[in-house]
Amino acid sequence: MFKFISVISSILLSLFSLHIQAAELSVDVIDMAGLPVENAVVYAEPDIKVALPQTAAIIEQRGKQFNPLVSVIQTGADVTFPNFDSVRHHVYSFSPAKTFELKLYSGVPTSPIKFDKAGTVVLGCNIHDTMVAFIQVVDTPYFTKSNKLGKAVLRDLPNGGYTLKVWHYALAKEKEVVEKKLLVKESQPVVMQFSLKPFIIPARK
Ligand SMILES: [Cu+2]
Repeated sequence: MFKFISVISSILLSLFSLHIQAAELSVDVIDMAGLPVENAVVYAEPDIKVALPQTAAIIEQRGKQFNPLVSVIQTGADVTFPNFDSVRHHVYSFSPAKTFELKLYSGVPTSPIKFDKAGTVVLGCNIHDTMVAFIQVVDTPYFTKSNKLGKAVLRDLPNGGYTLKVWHYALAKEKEVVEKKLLVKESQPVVMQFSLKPFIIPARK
């Protein structure tokens, strides 16, 4: 009988351990005046590395603009750059995280570009100076962007230690991210505040 009970309890234990505790971080991204910051990249790097598949991303060119303005991808992810304009574009980056160019083309380039190093990649077009976009390449599958209200929600974070990071193209200190160490045990709100520098993005539709 005791043996039977212990078998049952070990089965139950293993069932429970299969169910990993996960939580949600609701992040409010604000500037020094307390105003919401849109298009901030918010990501949580777990202390213990996790391997989750990277998802591919698409950055379109429409009306001589990149869309979206800000992308966040996991290190190793592929990005395609379809051109929906009738004019040709010449997409390039000089950023150390990824230097590349897609020479003057229309339509969809035959192969995507792989971003295999974490960091910030600034995109431009050789033909149209006003075209600009940003890719933040991050070493974690847990990432998102803040909306117009400065809200960003990271879901399904397994419990544990994290470094929560925020990057924005107008961060006062370039090449820096704002970060905070966190122990995730349950869903919780977090406020991330930082100063921005004046930064003019060419007019967008
Ligand atoms: Cu162009």
